[in-house]
Amino acid sequence: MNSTALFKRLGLSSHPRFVARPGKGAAGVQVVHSPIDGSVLGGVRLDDAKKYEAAIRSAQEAFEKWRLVPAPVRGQIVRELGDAIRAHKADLGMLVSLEVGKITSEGQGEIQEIVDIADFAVGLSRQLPGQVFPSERAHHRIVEQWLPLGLVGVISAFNFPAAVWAWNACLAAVCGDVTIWKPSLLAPLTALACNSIAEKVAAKHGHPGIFQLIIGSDEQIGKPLVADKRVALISATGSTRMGRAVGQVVAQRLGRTLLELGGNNAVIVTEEADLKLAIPAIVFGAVGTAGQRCTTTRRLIVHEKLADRVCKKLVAAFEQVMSRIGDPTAPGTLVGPLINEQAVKNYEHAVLAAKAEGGRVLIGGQRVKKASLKSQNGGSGLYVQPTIVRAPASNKLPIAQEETFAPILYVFTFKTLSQAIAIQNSVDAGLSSAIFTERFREVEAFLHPGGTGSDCGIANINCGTSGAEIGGAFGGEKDTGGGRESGSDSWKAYMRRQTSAINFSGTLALAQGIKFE
Ligand code: UN1
Repeated sequence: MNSTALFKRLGLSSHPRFVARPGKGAAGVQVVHSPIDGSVLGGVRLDDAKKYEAAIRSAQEAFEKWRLVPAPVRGQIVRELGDAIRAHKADLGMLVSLEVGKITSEGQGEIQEIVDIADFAVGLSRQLPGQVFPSERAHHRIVEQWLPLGLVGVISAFNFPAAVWAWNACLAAVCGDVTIWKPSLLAPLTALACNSIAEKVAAKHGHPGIFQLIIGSDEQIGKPLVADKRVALISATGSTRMGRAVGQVVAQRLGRTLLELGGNNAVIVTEEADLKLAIPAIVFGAVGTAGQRCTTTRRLIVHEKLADRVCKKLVAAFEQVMSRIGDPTAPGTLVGPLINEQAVKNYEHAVLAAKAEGGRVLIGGQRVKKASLKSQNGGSGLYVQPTIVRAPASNKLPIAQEETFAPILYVFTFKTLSQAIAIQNSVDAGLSSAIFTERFREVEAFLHPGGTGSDCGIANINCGTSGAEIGGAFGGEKDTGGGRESGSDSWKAYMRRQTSAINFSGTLALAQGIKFE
């Protein structure tokens, strides 16, 4: 892959923050290595406290103008942003693949999510609906409207280095807000490329500064951003540990948070499941993005009568995947590398722990040697085998309570659906879940209106735990943080609500029948 030509087309090469050939240990520069082969893709100049302050001031200035632009006109700028991203889809997708190791179609899919959320936001720009309520007082009316919130800090993770920013930035923009994006230091090039496209569109329309990007460490940039009273909302995606720290600091200053944190997602397969649907969904859920989505299927909860059959089918499917691990940009690859050495260590640790706890490794469990890779272009050593671990008969496997960002699927068994749901809900996180069944009553038990079914923010029927569309609200409960991003009414997090009682009676009447004469 000729990254020089790619970077040129994306405008990275001429960007003042980009360093084409960063020297070893260059101060103030983040060197970006591709997880594919460990090669240096380039460097990005890091921001310091002074740059941070300048970004906030520029954001505040931009907000004063932007908030006064009618929402449908704001929408037109987001429409152009979506068009510009569309035009660069292939290149941006490739950049995602190079920087974080996604296979080509998943890299492209990530950029498609930007296009989709931009479309959604454009439509939304003609809505942002408030409500009207009847007043108890004659010739009065109660109305509510939604107003811009201000500065929105977006902290994103390496695994969705573009889409999650766009979920936030496109909604924030139509809501009249200014986005300040702090991307993961593992994926600053994707951030630089995407933000430059957005910023260019905004500047063309006389609104420079509504898409801010600040790149730096948690210490230098993350902490000041989270603690900054001038930033009305902090929308953070990442680990539960990070979210807990962010949540506490923002709560202290009574700011708003939107947290989208870890997942420990399960698929339940009942006796009534159609395995033709279940097996491929589980394989994609567990192995897609090399197990590094927050929606990755980490646990399978299968009826005991079906368990052996399902495991056999899954092992057969995983066997096919084994010969397609390698360079994610090569055609036919299904599994790319993990993001870094620490991720591989976490994988190895989880496999060892599972074994020590009585789990049986049905397939996988090893780092992939270079000679076994599908394509020889993969010298980073960050490739691991997708793994299935069957829990012991006791169904006890403590390591499965943890979210390990790697392709490991733990298999549990159940007798009754209520047992299955209890296992599904027994983890700290509550992001995504799914059930495979053709039986109506099992579906309804899983989605019970009393909340006794899945305790997750996402509860799918006959489709897997990952790959949510942007139209629904995305996020989860418990240790997942409770935030909702993307579709539905998630936009409300980016606006402030104002309720007005309007008196057109010509006399003053008090509510609750109070007389004060
Ligand atoms: C994430 O992993 O942080 O539902 C987001 C999915 C994607 C988004 C995942 N649309 O798998």
